[in-house]
Amino acid sequence: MEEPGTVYFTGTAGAGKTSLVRAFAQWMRSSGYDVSVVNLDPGSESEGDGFDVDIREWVRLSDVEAEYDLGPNGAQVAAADMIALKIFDVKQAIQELKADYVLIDTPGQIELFAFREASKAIVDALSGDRSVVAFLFDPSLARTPGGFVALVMLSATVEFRFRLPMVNVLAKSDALTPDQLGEVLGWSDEPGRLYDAVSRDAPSPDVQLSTELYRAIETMGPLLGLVPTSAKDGTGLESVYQACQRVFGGADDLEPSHAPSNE
Ligand SMILES: Nc1nc2c(ncn2[C@@H]2O[C@H](COP(=O)(O)OP(=O)(O)OP(=O)(O)O)[C@@H](O)[C@H]2O)c(=O)[nH]1
Ligand SMILES: [Mg+2]
Repeated sequence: MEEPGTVYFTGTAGAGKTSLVRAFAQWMRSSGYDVSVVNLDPGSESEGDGFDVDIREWVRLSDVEAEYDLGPNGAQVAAADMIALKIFDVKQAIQELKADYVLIDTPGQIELFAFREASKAIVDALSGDRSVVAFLFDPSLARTPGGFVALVMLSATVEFRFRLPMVNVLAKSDALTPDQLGEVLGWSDEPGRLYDAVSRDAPSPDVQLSTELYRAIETMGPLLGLVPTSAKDGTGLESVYQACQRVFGGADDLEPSHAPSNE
């Protein structure tokens, strides 16, 4: 059997990961794709339904906090190590579902997810050749030039850490006005516009830093291909699928591999 296409959803706390995973799974299923949804966030507070495999069956943040008398961040670090020890059980549970696509919701604290060795081990264990990271840009940050630059850098850092192909996604696009949306997408398409906006926004005393950052973004910018999405109104879900599919290398597989079930 071909290995499933795996998509990790990551981004800053509250960026909209869980909502987007849910909306995307629903869209995929209604379009006839066979998809499993995995929760890798031991601190997730969304209850019950929706996850086919849930890390909280093995490791739950509140239990780790209580048992080891840790604060929430210390507990996340300890939990990541515990998850790494269970990762082959998790992998087996995912494999047993035999889905064509696996969508993975990740912990809210991106620095704990992206910068811990245990998380790297977890992602390495679960990722095959067909894996991609969907990095969410939170519009509350992305709509300012400085925030946008910071998110581009963070996305590049995540790519550097996990060494996986990235799909950059603007989350909650419904929360922006059409003008704001146009501006943000313009920054993604044309780094020159971003540079102008940054210079206008903060005539920085540190011209050197701005110029160096600009050079980096000029190189990465066109690769960003920011996809506007909304879990609320369904914007862009199909585009996310297509972007992932391009990474999986199957432009020939843009049609559902299963007919929609009629149950
Ligand atoms: N307007 C709008 N709000 C959204 C959308 N998606 C999520 N939200 C809101 O954003 C907040 C955070 O959403 P979550 O999906 O929990 O974000 P998350 O990244 O999983 O959060 P953590 O796991 O806690 O880091 C919630 O209040 C959601 O209702 C969207 O597409 N549009
Ligand atoms: Mg979440």
